[in-house]
Amino acid sequence: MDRRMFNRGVLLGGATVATSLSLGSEAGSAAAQTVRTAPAGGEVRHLRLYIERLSDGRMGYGLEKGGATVPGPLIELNEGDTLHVEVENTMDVTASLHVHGLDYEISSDGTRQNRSAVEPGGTRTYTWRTHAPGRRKDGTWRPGSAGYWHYHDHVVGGDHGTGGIRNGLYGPVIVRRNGDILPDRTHTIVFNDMSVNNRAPHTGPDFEATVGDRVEFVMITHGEFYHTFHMHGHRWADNRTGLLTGPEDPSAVIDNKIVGPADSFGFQVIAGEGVGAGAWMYHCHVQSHSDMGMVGLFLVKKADGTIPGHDPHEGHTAAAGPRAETVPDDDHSAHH
Ligand SMILES: [Cu+2]
Repeated sequence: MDRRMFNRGVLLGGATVATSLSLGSEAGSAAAQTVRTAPAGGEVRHLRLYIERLSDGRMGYGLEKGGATVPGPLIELNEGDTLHVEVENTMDVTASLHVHGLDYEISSDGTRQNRSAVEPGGTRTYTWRTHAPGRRKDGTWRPGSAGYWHYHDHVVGGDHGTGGIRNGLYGPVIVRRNGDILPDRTHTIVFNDMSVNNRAPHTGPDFEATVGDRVEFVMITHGEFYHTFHMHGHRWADNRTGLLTGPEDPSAVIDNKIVGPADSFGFQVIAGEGVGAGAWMYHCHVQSHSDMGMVGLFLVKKADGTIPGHDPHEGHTAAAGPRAETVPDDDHSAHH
């Protein structure tokens, strides 16, 4: 990222610097003076997740009993953090928690083969670790954990969790690098078979923002099909953060991306930047898929709350999904 931005973030105290971009220019340019940035990691965090049956045969992960959602809660970590996730399975079938992209020992694999599933009524703690990039002793470069990742069941309906994933047992994980720009809010879009977030066709989810907001999307794909994710009126960089780091950043800028099962990526946009308010569509760009209802709206409002040309009663607005407030150890001394 931009070096000056990084230094400013550190000088002003990292994540505690808060000047919301939503207070910035109504013209939609990123006019705020500062952005919030991710702090250094190194915390040991704790989280409790419940696996539950929902209506219509769906299954979900939740932060409290009776609170499961599809997708499951957003789990955010900073490189260097460790997370202990205590998972309670309230269902009548064995289920699990399997994560992509993070470091875990085989006992946290979340598979039947490694005896790391959770029996009905049982509880199991999964431990995920993350690390910053650095040079190995042999001189080669070891990548860090930062990225847009995801978790899912690996047990329900077969040894690969096909039934669990099909019914909604999946959710987003973001690992941030020290200095990464933080968004005003984050939304998760999952193309799962022919659905978006296991919703009925043509029913969103729709996401609201105000012109100038810094909005982050996590895009995950599951199931049987390949798709293309497209968003109207907004573009992003095809790299780790979805943001260009400066004028020399060679990353391609795109508004359409091929995605296949278990892919994940993310990006940030300034809502309505250069284009203004509107009901901006996002959809799968495989034509038959969009026609069959793989479509939702990015509802970008003017500062007065209106959206030109949009009848709000046609909408199916989804609130931002739950975000896990992971509880750090009382003792923060791990790396401090
Ligand atoms: Cu598609």
